[in-house]
Amino acid sequence: MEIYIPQMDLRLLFFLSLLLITVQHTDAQSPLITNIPNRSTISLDGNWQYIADPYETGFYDYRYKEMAENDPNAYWTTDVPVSKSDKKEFGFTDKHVLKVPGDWNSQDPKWLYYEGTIWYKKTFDFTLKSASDRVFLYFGAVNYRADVYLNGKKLGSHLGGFTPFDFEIPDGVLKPTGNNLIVKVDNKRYADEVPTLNTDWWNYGGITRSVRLVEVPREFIEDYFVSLQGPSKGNEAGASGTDTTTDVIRGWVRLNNASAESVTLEIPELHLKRSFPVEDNLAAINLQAKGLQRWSPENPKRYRVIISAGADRTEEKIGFRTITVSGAHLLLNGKPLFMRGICIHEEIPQERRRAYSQSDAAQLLGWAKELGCNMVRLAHYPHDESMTRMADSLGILVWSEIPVYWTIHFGSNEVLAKAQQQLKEEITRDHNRASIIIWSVGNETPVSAVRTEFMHTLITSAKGLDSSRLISAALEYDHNNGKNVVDDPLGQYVDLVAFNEYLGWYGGTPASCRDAQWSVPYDKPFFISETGAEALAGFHADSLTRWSEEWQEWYFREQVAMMRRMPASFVGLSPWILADFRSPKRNNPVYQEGWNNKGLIGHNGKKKKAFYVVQAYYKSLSQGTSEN
Ligand code: GCB
Repeated sequence: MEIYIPQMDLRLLFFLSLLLITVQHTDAQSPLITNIPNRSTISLDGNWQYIADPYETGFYDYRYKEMAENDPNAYWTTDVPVSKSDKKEFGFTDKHVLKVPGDWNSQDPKWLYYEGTIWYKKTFDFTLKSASDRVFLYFGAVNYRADVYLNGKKLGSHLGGFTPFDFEIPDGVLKPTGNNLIVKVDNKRYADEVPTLNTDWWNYGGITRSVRLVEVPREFIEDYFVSLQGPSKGNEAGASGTDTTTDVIRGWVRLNNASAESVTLEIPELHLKRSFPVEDNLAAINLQAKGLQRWSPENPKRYRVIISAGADRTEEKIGFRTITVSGAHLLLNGKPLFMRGICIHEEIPQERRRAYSQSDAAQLLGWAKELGCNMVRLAHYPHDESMTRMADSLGILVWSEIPVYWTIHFGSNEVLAKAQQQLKEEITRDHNRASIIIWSVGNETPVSAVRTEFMHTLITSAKGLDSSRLISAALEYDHNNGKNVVDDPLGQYVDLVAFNEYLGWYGGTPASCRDAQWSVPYDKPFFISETGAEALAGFHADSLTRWSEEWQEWYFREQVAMMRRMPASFVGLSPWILADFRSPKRNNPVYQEGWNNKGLIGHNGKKKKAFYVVQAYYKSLSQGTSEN
């Protein structure tokens, strides 16, 4: 079965995707602008003043009604008393500052376990480059709910802690000096949000990613998508990665407020420059390319792609590759692919904080490279854009996921719409990243008819937004007649059957891997999306002692031996997990103390013994030998 749909008109797909996303769970949100790191922007990162407001006194009056926009008690209005008799019961001050980007929990021990509301304030000056330009306020991510006010005016609100959003600043609101930007950030967990109340990671709160002002012309390039058409016979890359036949690059460019009649797309290195007509703000792209080198982990070749329309122009580096499934085979650029993966949480364990920067991405992906990985599973939510961009440049394949995790409310259309919104924001931000080959719509969701319908709808939405990648989800399995059977009915809808395994940690000892039998009753490739065991870094004992590095080392030895016996449809694994991470569910007073210690790297940043077992396995795979 070829899952690529080369014939379908991308404009049709695009409109289909808009139809699928019917309910907006943000008010006043503008269309999401892409390629932000390469646009003309002004950073609002740095110190922001804050007020902690666990009772939400700055938002609700004493009858618990949302205050009017001009209510002087509202924290988005001025905190400066008008006279000496004036009573102000709030105020922002330099005594209380938080760094943006960054979670609040790691910035002061008193916020370590805080879940609630904090108001952030930034004062800035701003001069338009051109009087006719438009300005958008762009947030990389805020966990979880953001209410945004500029100079006393509400710009809008947003739900969802790991995806970007923006608001257009209406004409006349920005001033050359002394703009007051106030953001109410609330990271309380709720049953009907995505994720829900219960997760196995810490709920870091705050403006966790960068904030920028984006200045664009009246008519501008909002978003675009370009990708290489799926392989056809005789159209696959040669050993050098260079293709001498003609390739087809297809996609679309979406303009905002277009009066331009055409869009121009240029790839100088391929001597390509062509214009495409615009209709209803949309241009369909169809280009023939000769001598294209395909992006791959061995050769992460990227091309400068320049798009221009009217007065706007944007460019970035984009790689071109195909990812397809044929029967039980997984093919990258038409050739069999085995994924030597690792799961990663967005956390720097030595500093007990969310990761957000280039150097954080370099640390996490650098560790993955050292382990011998060609793939990472970014668990369990979209990570900062620096991760996916760096994965592109380093040649690391990516599984990107939305936080549809465990027991969210599958029966609710509102929850479905929230999940779809996050999926849309994730895919919109990253659809030009060659590294991303899999969109995952969730993790370990409990089987029921209503769950399957919910997840199936998400899969259809993901395919409508992007038919050029594989769709998957991390599933669970059953034990039947002495066999482990991956029989979750969702298996029929995903392109890649993935499941979390843990044989010998949750149940038995690692020895249970020895006679384990696996059955995946779908004619599809399968992938082990998690397997792991805890060890407290530096705790040494014999291998039968749980929590010791030796137990974890033994666990991975048995796992590796089992992996080597898997059938050909086994196309890779991403052990759980690269590094220890904070989890309030993990309360063993000696070996956990609020940490999930399944990392191959400890929360002290040191590699555990098991790291070297996985590293040796991956090395032998990449060298085509069988020792481990
Ligand atoms: C899982 C979950 C992951 C947990 C992990 C564990 O299956 O997907 O979020 O942290 O197991 O450590 O139990």
